[in-house]
Amino acid sequence: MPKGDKTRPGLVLATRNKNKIAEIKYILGGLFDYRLIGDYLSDDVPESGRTLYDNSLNKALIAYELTNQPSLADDSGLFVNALNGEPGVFSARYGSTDQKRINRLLENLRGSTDRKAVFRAVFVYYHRPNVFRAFEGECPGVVAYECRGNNGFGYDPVFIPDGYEQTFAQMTSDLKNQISHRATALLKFKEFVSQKRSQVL
Ligand code: ITT
Repeated sequence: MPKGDKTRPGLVLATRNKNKIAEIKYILGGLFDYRLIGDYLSDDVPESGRTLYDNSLNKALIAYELTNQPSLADDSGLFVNALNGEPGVFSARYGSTDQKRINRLLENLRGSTDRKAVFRAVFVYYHRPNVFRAFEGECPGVVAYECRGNNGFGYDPVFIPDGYEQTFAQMTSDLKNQISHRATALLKFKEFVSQKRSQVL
């Protein structure tokens, strides 16, 4: 078992986004003794990949090589139908603040009645030299016409998941963390870890 506390294996979260860290810990609960990449590395990992998978693998690999401990990375984004999948893999770079990113999105969708969008997350778990596995999750929905709600982060105030009337930002964190792209992907990760515990931790 890798370095952890007495009862739980260690897991390095290869993200610097505080909101993602909170959601990942909430969804995975007490399964792991968590460490953060920010405690080992002060710089941002550049995101130059063309896909969520490329970026997530790169972040997980860097964390694994730096810490020599099992590492989990998340690359995610909002893919909007009427914008040919934008902002997608560029979601974090669509503007310099959450509000500017949202404003740009709403501006680009002005006049469009096709509001369909999907949140996607790709997690990569890197746990031995050259041994890793990816877990994907999606949450389909629509982009609202204006911001609603104060919870969550990023594009949450303008994303309404299918089957609901509230935006992610109007939901409790408990509900968002049951239905989100991150929740779906991490459920697969949890299953993988519990089935192959002796080989992958
Ligand atoms: P790390 O690379 O350190 O993990 P980051 O914020 O740069 O942090 P990404 O490159 O994966 O992460 O960018 C994902 C962006 O997509 C994120 O900054 C948000 O703008 C958006 N996003 C992802 N998941 C989201 C969610 O659950 N709710 C709202 N916005 C989300």
